[in-house]
Amino acid sequence: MPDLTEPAPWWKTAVVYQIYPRSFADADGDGIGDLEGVRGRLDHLAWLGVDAIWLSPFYPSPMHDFGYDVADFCDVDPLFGTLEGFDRIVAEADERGIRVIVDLVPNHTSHEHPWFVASRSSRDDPKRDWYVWRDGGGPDEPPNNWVGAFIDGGRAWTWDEQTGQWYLHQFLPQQPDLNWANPEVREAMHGVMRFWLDRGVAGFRIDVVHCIGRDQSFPDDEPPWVGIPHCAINEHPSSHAYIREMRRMVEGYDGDRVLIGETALPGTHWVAPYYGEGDELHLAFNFAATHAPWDAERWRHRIVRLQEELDPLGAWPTWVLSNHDVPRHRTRYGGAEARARAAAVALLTQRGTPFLYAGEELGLEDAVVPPERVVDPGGRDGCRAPIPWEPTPGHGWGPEPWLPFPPDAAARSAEAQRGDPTSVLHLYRRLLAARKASPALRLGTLELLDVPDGLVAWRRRHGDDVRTTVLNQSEQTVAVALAGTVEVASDGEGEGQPFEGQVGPDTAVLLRP
Ligand code: TEU
Repeated sequence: MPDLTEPAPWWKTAVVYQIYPRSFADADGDGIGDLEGVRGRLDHLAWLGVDAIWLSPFYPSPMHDFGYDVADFCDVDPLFGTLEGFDRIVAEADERGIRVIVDLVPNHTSHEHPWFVASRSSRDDPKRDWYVWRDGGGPDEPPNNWVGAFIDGGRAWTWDEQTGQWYLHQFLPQQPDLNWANPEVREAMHGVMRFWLDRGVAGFRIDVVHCIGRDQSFPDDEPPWVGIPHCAINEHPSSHAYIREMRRMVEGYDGDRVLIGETALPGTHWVAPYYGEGDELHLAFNFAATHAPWDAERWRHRIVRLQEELDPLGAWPTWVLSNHDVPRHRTRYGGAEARARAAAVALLTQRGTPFLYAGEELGLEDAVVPPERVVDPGGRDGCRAPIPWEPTPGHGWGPEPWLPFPPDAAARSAEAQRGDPTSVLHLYRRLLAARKASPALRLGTLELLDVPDGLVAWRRRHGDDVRTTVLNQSEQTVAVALAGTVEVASDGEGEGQPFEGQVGPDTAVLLRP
């Protein structure tokens, strides 16, 4: 029986909305999103009903990885705005009851970061050991067989002519890995965290946090992992020790500041240990759902596994369907709006903290990016298309946005959908309101129900508050023996009416008693 008296920390009951600043809103008309753009859309987010925003990196960067290559952890890139502009976002979000989470990128810096410039300047530089330098077998033989991400089977090591050693980069050569085994590095990153905590952020989304601890003997990757980016499987106990240090540090602050780890590992059983014994991450991304196809059996399996793997640890789950690294879920599920709608009902009635990716509330698909406009070495441009705000040809952006708009941008623009109560946008708003109003949806237990093939159904319960979700992932209408009033329907049909016991294809309903 859950303790119904204990107040839950905000991050358990929150819905978090991810903003990729380049793609969100363009206030200065240069075709690249910016912080003033974010500030200008806070009313949209308050109207929608989200509790927190997570801002992907807006720090000074040469943008080889569009900001995940940070050249200064404690400033704002002029392309995006200023520190004062950031402070205004925190203040104005707070006025709307919205918390601000920032992205911490602890695993690596840009090659232009002054720390790396110093480190590579000479073997005797005091910052040499802030990065990972090894001899390997000389210029032709890297220290091991690790492969870097986004470099097409390429190695995770780059030879530095001037000082005659290899440096490690689990991502691009322009993203050298920091050496977390060095306590000075850990102290410096704690300083970065304090800088943002003191400015009032509610916590951090921590980029590839499972990558920071590494086996100091740097052994070769073994089959079946040879040839895939090493970051996808890096595992070492020291990561846990470093995370515990971060946790102790943030616990010195008031207000339940949160650590959300991007634990991009092959499954929930790999992710679970990063919650520690309540002394590591508060939340860890569980990307398993982003890999599950539109199939009732697979979804059911995901829900069961999540319970089996996290519940015994007392770890609070997370749910993510889309982000800036993977094709949007509407696109992954084949493009039909009906599926995107049903997925929204499923996501927002799950047990755990849901993360929305900007634009999913508009039912956006990935943009089709012609070869001459490809900019990301990792092939992730489609999901990073600019958000269409207005139905006008420029959609609220400067003349040449950095990427093409997604399909049907006028009809799917925020303004067009706001005027249409039957839109995907209004569906998300009703779901967020339903979630906010129901302790069962926010905090309740989850029990899977026995239903016919093609359906997944679950019941959430907290005290005497109860909600039931039925999701039909098949291509037929399916009858199901459940009763209640339709609170939200993915197609908007029958809301407020008694449930008639039939769920249409690619449709989901949320029932209250
Ligand atoms: O992504 C980490 C990660 O593991 C990615 O490789 C992801 O699995 C891949 O993009 C899927 O295509 C984080 C950030 O989210 C990503 O944007 C950065 O490029 C990366 O770290 C390096 O900082």
